[in-house]
Amino acid sequence: MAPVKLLGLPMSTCTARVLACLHEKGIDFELVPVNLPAGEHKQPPFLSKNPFGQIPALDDGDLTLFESRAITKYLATKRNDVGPDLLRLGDAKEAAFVNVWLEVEAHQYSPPISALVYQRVVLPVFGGTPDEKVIEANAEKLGKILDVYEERLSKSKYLAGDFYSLADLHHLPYTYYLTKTPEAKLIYSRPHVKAWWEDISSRPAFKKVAEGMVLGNA
Ligand code: GS8
Repeated sequence: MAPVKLLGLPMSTCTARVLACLHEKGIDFELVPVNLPAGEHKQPPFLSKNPFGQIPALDDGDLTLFESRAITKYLATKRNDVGPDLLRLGDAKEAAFVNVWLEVEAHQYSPPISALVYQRVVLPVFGGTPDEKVIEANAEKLGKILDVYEERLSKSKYLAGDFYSLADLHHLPYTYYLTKTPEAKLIYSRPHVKAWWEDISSRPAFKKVAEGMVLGNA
């Protein structure tokens, strides 16, 4: 099987999400860097891969995909034969819970945490000053969401049940950057969330990805 090509950058959260899945599954891949400062993602030929002009994109033979969460689902479905069973497709109930928490990550968790990471990590790299009001509002939103996670994780080891799934994996990149900011306390002050985070972030597959997530290059 020819290696898949991932077009993106290791420090980009959405690229890191796909990298975590590739490493977890042990899928052969080639990372093709995209020159963001030069605007390569806003010009052809990259626009033919993602017309929205954002990284990452995936090439697998004659198939091209964009949207990191759709890419991981594709990889986990296609390579259900290797590595951990990230989608639990063999059990309708387990698969449904995986889907619930995939949706929660995308629609509840990601908006406030990405705003916090933008303010604390991305803006300063470009010489911007974090807006404390935006930080406060999003920290409050994320705290309420994490209260729900705390309750959930007091009942099961992982989000979808007592098994590691794609739903947990999707949380890795933004949470990793958050833990490097003062808002890390949102994670570490909740015992079950803290234990879950320490578990999922110490998986060898993610440790490899985290090496490339260098603050200051985000
Ligand atoms: C978001 C992609 C995205 O925001 C996904 O793939 O999950 N929903 C999409 N990509 C960012 C880098 S993420 O760290 C990006 O390409 N930013 C540059 C830009 O928008 O110009």
